[in-house]
Amino acid sequence: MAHTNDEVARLLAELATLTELDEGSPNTFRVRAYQNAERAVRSLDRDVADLSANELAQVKGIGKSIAARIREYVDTGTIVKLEELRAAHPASQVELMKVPGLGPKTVQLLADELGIVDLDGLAAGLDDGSVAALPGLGERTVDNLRQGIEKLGLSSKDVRVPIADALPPAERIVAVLRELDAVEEAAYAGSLRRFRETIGDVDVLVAADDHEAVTSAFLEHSEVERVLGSGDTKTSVVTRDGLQVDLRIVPPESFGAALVYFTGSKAHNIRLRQRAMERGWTLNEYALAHQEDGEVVARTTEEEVYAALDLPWIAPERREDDGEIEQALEGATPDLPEVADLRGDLHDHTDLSGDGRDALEDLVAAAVDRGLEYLAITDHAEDLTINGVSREDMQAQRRELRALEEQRGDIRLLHGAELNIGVDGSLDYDAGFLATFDWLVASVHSHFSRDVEEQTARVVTAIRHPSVTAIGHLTGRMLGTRPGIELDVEQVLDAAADTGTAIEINASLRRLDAPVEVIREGARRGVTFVISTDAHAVDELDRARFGVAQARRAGLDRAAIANTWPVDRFLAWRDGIRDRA
Ligand code: DGT
Ligand code: CA
Ligand code: CA
Ligand code: ZN
Repeated sequence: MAHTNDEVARLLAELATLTELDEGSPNTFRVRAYQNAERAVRSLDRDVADLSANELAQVKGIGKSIAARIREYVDTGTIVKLEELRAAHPASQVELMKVPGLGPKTVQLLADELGIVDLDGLAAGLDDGSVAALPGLGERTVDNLRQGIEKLGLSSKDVRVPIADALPPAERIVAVLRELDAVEEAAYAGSLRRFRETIGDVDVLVAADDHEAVTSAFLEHSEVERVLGSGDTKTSVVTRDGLQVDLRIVPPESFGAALVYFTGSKAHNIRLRQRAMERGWTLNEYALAHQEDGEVVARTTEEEVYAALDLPWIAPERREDDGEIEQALEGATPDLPEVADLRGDLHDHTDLSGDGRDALEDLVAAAVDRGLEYLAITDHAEDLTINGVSREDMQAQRRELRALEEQRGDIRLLHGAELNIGVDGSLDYDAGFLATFDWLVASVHSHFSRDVEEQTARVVTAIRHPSVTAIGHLTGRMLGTRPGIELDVEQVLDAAADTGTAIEINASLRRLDAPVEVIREGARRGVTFVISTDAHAVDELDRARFGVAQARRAGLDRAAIANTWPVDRFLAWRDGIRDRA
């Protein structure tokens, strides 16, 4: 689509919104006419600038008066009607129209009765009761508007989005861009590539020469809801879910330099730039180059850029300037894990758990497909009221599992359970029965708001239980919705180091638990970790990569991750935990 068409489509959308506001109704003939024309222009395969008013009016969806307005824009660079509407309705009021649940009539009412013309005014009016007192409104509407404002808030860069809400749409957008003929390479960068728990906005990088083709494909992506700004090399949009995505188009030969630059963090980049300056070079999104004549030193791959600065390539998850550069210079960079290093998965649910979805044999087959050499089945133990499994059902599952292991012969199966750590540290079943399991994960699933002494005591009690082999999702946090339990982390980690009980790195994007700081502290204290998917369905085995990224962000050495070990070493270590506790 030609550049003018893009611009015209955007102006038509704005005309539709402003007219809606002006007429106090979303469904007038004029509003619909603008909306139809916007769609028509977006799908037009010719440049509107090349068409006369008459030719435009013959395009399906474009009427005579709108055809005239399009010509007006092409000829004069402006549309008088649009300027009038903009003058009559401040941008802040247009912003109000984006609050879910707020239509043009109410926006007018708010302005006329209460003088509310922006979001801050609306928030104040919701709080002091004046909005609720307006005719035709009331408590229900007020509640809806409050929720609407919260949702809207997510579209601003100041509100950080949990990574679980940012990563999937970012990957979908990158996948679509990567398929374009014009695109040589596409990747997300920024805080998302660094694997931060929350994301301000998503930064997408594309290597391409044909900027228009990439920009229009991006703008037409089904997830894009509105455009914040669009130029030759940079376009910013907000998705339907309120996520801001910045697209940057860079020359293919500069992709490495751009990736370094836009991955950040800012602090890490500053350190790199200092090293460039010491060498008489500059470093920006296009290249590492000589300060004097601009001669390029490195730009195509990240490795080349780092190598020129006498550094090994530094993993994106580590780029925070909190010691990674010093480590690299001393040759003390941790040996970070990769997905392919994982030989086992040690926290997996079948449909025997109330919230598990797939059958044992399907889960096992999927684990073998993914190259796993061992797998622990850990359905919920009986104390979890809605999901728990009785002793008899556990025993039946164990027989089924042993038979399956024998029949397949290609994977080692461990029969386990996910126990519930009671408020006093007690566990499900009885000690005798617990001792018959191959692998036991103990997790907090209740009583999240006790004080730090109680929480620490209950977790340490579970760690010291002779049959418990790992602590699942240590803090119980749900990123963006629930904080973790309060723990004296040092006491907990010391107990784990003492007994050998593993601390899980739960790979669910909503959990990423233990947190990065806890993993770092644990590594210093000699704790052993496991990276577990906590899969409740076959496809969730694939989230192992998120657990790996969490471990990498913590700078955890792969040697400290028990499920990277061959099965014999792993089982010998497991026996050791039981002897020590
Ligand atoms: P966010 O979006 O707040 O979660 O965090 P980032 O790190 O994604 O930050 P963002 O989106 O503002 O910028 C993306 C990257 O671009 C950032 O990590 C480093 C780079 N960058 C942006 N502005 C600057 C700058 O002024 N100087 C330098 N050196 N790098 C910058
Ligand atoms: Ca960002
Ligand atoms: Ca950004
Ligand atoms: Zn679980």
